[in-house]
Amino acid sequence: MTGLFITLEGGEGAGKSTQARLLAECLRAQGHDVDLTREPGGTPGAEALRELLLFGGYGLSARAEVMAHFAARTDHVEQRIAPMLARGGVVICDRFTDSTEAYQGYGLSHGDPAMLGLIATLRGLIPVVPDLTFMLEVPPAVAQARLAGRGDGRTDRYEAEGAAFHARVAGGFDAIARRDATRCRRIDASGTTQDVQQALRDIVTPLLPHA
Ligand code: T5A
Repeated sequence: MTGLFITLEGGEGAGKSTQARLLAECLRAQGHDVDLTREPGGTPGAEALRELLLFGGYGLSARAEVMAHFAARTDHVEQRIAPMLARGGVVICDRFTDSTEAYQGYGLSHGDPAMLGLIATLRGLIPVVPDLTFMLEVPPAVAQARLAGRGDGRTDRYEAEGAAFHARVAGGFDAIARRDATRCRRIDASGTTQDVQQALRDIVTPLLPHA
């Protein structure tokens, strides 16, 4: 893989989608070949799985839910992310494998070692690893205020979980950032959109392929 693979992670309302879009616009304006995508989703099949996972209400078993996230991811990687990286492009992905570890591993399964082991095994089957992961961090009250102001009216099953769940998810991201400290860059995302974006650009710029 010759391209650059960037992921953005963090809890809901941290500003990932906003920052991913602004970063993609900036890099495209500089002449880079950029694919902006998201998970779960990013291909027709993975978007269908997204709908099932976020809004289906089927009550999948915990292991089935993890595997469904990885089924979506496998399709996304094989059909979209890996080909783009092989062409030397920049892929910016709103959530990736770390979200499965944080949400399913720590949030839903309370850090159960068997579940974290399953996630690690499935992660090992994914042939790409992000070169850089931004962990966007905001206090829960800030995230709540941003989500309330978003006003799109559609709450997915993870967003609907309570404060204790989201605290476990935040703890999961913290554990991942400590473990993978070279790949993961923690960003205080409570500032203005522009300030956060500048922090991202300062880190990305030295890593960019020649435009
Ligand atoms: N999930 C995902 C799993 O459980 N397992 C997995 O493996 C994967 C991949 C995805 C859900 O699926 C779960 C995690 C999620 O619960 P989603 O809709 O993609 O669902 O959810 P999020 O990625 O969390 O998207 P959100 O929209 O909820 O949060 P973002 O992207 O962090 O925030 P953003 O950019 O949309 O901003 C939210 C609002 O805040 C404003 C924006 O304008 C917007 O209104 N805002 C700011 N306001 C002030 N200052 C700033 N700096 C601001 N930045 C943004």
